[in-house]
Amino acid sequence: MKWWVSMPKIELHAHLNGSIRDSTLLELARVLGEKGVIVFSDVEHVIMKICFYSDDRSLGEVFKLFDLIHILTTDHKTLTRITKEVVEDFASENVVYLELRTTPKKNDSIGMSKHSYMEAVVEGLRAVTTVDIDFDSHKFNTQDSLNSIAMNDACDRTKRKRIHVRLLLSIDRRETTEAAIETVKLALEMRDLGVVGIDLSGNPVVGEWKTFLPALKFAQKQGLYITLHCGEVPNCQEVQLMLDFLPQRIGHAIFFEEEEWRQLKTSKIPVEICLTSNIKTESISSIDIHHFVDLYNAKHPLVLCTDDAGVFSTSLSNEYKLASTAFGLGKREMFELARNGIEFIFAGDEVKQDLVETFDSAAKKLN
Ligand code: 6MZ
Repeated sequence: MKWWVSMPKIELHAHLNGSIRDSTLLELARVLGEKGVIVFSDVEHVIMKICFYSDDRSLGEVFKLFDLIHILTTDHKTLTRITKEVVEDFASENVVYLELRTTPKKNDSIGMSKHSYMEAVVEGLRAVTTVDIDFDSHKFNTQDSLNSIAMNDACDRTKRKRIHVRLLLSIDRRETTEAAIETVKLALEMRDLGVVGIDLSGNPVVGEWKTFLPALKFAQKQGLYITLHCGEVPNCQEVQLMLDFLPQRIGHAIFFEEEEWRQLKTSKIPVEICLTSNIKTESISSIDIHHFVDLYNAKHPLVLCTDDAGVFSTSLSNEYKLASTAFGLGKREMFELARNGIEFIFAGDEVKQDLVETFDSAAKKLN
């Protein structure tokens, strides 16, 4: 097995509906086509493009794609299924800690509230059987009693993968202040079920910072962790306001001016770097000019992430391989980069300690 697959990794920026398996997306489209909800031939080519040609698409096109994906996935049963699959996929490539983010959605026509949306997601965490999962209490759910396949696997402890999962609730930039506050209240209610923070995401050309600020301030006051999509498009004023807000982490950090780079470096706010996403959305024209290099050389806190592994046909292992090749970093440097991620997770000290042990034990096998 290649080292970028076998080494333990930490994923801190993964959108649930962007991380769906290609095969699942196609299957869902076929079923909805048969039911007459969609015209399969209309969406097939779009999905096939995501699945098999993995070509570049502008950020605007990506958000149109999400609207299509949401039509296919936003029902309780499907949410449970995709959550289970996404966790199992990350665990299978040795992601040992996953912060999975998703936007709670309301759809009266199918009796879905933001709360029931999230219950379906948590149900997906409970349904994970092929790996041992901890998502709320630092106790691993080994699923021993759930089915015979799991029991057979569990007999060989060395083969079982383990993953800690925590949830972030995303506020979509299309939402109103009230809707954003509703999401924060839901996050507070679901703290015992592994919800640790709030993300601000969605199409960066939509919405204004002042709309989300009351909800984000409320979340901050209540002790929820916050990560913001920041500088995904040029918008100096917003980047400034976001950095002044002092979130625990930011995602992307692409369109920064000199003054903002300076402020970021002084603040030491960790950056979630999504290489493939930035290249495929044409936000960055070529990997050799990616800001990873400057931040890495400045020893700024960084973590490599996938963003939307399904939509961008990538995996966290692939992001490590890509960074290693593009920036000339060796196995040990990449291992240290992955290990440094422990510091930036939103879960508590017990989980951090467990991850330190996992990385220490993996370090002994590194040659
Ligand atoms: C900003 C993004 C994103 O929440 O339905 N999302 N927001 N920038 C990006 N970079 C490409 N990728 C994904 O997952 C899909 C949602 O995540 C956000 C968008 O709001 C998208 O609709 P969930 O699980």
